[in-house]
Amino acid sequence: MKKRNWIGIAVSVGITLGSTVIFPSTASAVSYSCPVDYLCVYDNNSFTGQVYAFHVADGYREANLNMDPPTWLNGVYLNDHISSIINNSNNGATFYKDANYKGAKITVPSKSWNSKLSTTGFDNSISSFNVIAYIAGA
Ligand SMILES: [Ca+2]
Repeated sequence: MKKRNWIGIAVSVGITLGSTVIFPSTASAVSYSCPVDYLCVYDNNSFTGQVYAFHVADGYREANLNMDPPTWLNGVYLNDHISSIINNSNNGATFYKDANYKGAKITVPSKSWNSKLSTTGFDNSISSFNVIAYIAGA
């Protein structure tokens, strides 16, 4: 099923993170490139379905995904929907089950990803996240 790419970036054959390339799980799957310095979250496993990309090069704080923009393209808030994540930034991203950075948390390190949050108990349950900017020499 073809899906829109909200940021208008050409669909790629794989997702490049450093020297590692992730290929779609099926030949027909549409994959999205997650640009350098962005944190990309997906509604479905394996980086499919609705997608939203946050520019996190300078850090980012999202205290309540149920109240604040952004939404997916379909207008639904991201809260309790995120199922896979790509962190293509130089900063670690920490996700929380509750708003205001509370509850159980999971970190997706710089230049890494989680293709199936259900394996870690965080599927459809993330309500806030923050990205702490890396400061060179600090
Ligand atoms: Ca989901």
